[in-house]
Amino acid sequence: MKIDDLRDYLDILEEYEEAQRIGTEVDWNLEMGAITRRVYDLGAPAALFENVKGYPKGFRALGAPLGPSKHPGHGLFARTALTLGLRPSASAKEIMSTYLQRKEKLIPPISVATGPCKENILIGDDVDVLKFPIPLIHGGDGGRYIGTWHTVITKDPDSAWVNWGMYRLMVHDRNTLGCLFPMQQHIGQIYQKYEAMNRPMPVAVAIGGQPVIPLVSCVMIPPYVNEVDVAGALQGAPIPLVKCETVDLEVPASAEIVIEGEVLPHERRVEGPFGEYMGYEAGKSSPKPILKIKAITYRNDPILPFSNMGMPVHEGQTATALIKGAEIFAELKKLGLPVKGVFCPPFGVGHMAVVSTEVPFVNIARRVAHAVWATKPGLFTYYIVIVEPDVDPTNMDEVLHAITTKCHPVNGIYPVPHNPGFPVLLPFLPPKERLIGDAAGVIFDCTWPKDWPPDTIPVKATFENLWPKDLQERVLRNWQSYGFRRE
Ligand SMILES: Cc1cc2nc3c(=O)[nH]c(=O)nc-3n(C[C@H](O)[C@H](O)[C@H](O)COP(=O)(O)O)c2cc1C
Ligand SMILES: [Mn+2]
Repeated sequence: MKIDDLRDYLDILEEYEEAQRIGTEVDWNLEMGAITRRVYDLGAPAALFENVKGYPKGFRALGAPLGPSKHPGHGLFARTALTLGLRPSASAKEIMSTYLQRKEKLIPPISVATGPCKENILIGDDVDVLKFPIPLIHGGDGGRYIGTWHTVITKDPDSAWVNWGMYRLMVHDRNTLGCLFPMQQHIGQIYQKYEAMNRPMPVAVAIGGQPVIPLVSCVMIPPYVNEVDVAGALQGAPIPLVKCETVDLEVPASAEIVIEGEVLPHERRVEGPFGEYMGYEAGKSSPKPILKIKAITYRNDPILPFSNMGMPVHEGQTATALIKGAEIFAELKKLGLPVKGVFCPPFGVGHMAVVSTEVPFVNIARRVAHAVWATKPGLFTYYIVIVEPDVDPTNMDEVLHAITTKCHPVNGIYPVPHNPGFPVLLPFLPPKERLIGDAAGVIFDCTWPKDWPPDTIPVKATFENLWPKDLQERVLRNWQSYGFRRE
């Protein structure tokens, strides 16, 4: 079935019992957040809130759109798999390889005259973002966040690059939002250019639409790539875009809600804190850029999707970290490195990348790790574990075994001071370094040193390694006749 908007995706989620309609009245003030937190903790279906206190019927919200799944027979990443039209049982490896395969042929968007996102148009004084059932998600949050599963669209002033990224947006008042735009991210780089010219940065925020849209917005795609072309590639069809009313940008025609406006140069207002992707109510509030809203357009009976960051597993891992692994792999291959696989394990919150590689020369682990850090998708990765191809990076049991048997506790661990980190949020940094993201990295080298004589390298005691091939085959062939019931 084709997925042309968020509603088609919801139908599919419901078909696979990955979405739950909630008709009971719920409060936007913490209750929707608490319910969604339980949804992540239990691997329960995404929560479609149909009756939000104080809001008219039809104004709905969808929590945990790409939350982890514990549905029997489904994989942890079932909703990510369904986003790509795969079976809900698809493994992390299948999802990553499908992503990379489809991305080989980028599909640019098409412009259309109008679309559902223009069904209602509010301009100027009519703008009021609080019209939508925006949740106050976590206890301790600095405000209600309208942008937690969305796309911030900006144009590079020096080129044709249009960047789509997901950067949290807090409501200050009916027509002002607070933004977290780190300089290491594409939006920070673009905003810096507008600020240098002392010009406001035109912005459009699209909420809802084909589920590949938020997916490409929150994954680490290299610079100068228009994420909308990746969305088209994943969709297998161009994404239809319509012109905005008040800014020179285009947005997905299928969006549920569109916010148009500009981010002012040099103006700051206190934003945060917010329960964050690392699993903590992290960072104090601090002055950050503001987005002044000029117009809002929305579909009839709009659905506001939202994510609820906090302890893993949530969209920060089922989308951002999962695809980050695939993107790092693609970047390392471009460098001609003999890598076999990359995985960012969910409980590593995107801070850890496990890379499996051949070992053709001395110190390859260090070369691979520094290459990871030099790429955009490798940004904000602090722990790099290098394993050999006999270890499956998506299998944490095998990775742990490699660390504890092949990584020398002193000589195999390479600390790297002063690597760039995510500003404001990094829990392990002291307060001063935390504010500016003055972080560090470490390499765990789980490869056998090249200079050891071959006969001193321990042989892994596996079924495949220690028994003659013909005996292995006989045992496998006779397995059931020995009386075993299962494979
Ligand atoms: C729910 C959610 C919220 C996010 N919020 C932010 C944010 O506020 N700031 C940020 O820099 N990255 C945030 N990210 C991660 C970015 O979306 C991600 O790094 C993406 O690659 C940024 O786009 P870019 O690569 O075009 O800069 C968030 C991710 C998710 C899943
Ligand atoms: Mn980008």
